[in-house]
Amino acid sequence: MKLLRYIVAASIAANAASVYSREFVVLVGTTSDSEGTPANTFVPNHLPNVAGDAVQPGDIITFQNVFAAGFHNARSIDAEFPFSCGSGGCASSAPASGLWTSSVTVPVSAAGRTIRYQCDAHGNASAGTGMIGSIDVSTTTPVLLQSFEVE
Ligand SMILES: [Cu+2]
Repeated sequence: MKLLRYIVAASIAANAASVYSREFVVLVGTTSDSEGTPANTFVPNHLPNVAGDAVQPGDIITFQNVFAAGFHNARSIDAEFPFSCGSGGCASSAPASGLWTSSVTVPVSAAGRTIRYQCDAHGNASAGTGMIGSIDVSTTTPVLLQSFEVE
């Protein structure tokens, strides 16, 4: 019996949505990852926040208001990735209190862009002041390794 093993490295074309989506959580209204103390900040305020990591089209960004009294939303100011996340989802939510959680999927149109967002109550992303955040969306997706055997 002849057994051949092939390993194929398939690179997804740039700008294609990743097959395997990941979730990145941004805490809204806190000073630390462990839900520290109430503050008008996003944590982390920049994605990706780990060296060598990448946010890709198809990934999910989840905004989570972690203090019920915090009156916030997270609204993009860049047309390549429009969202306005708050208590009513990510379509057009205004700032709101309560322990809301809303998720949005990174679109292909955001590839290679830096997407800026703000809390409309406490930030100005255009000016770079106050309660703001940003997401660097990568242009390329990692190499996928696939193996198969042929007799
Ligand atoms: Cu706010």
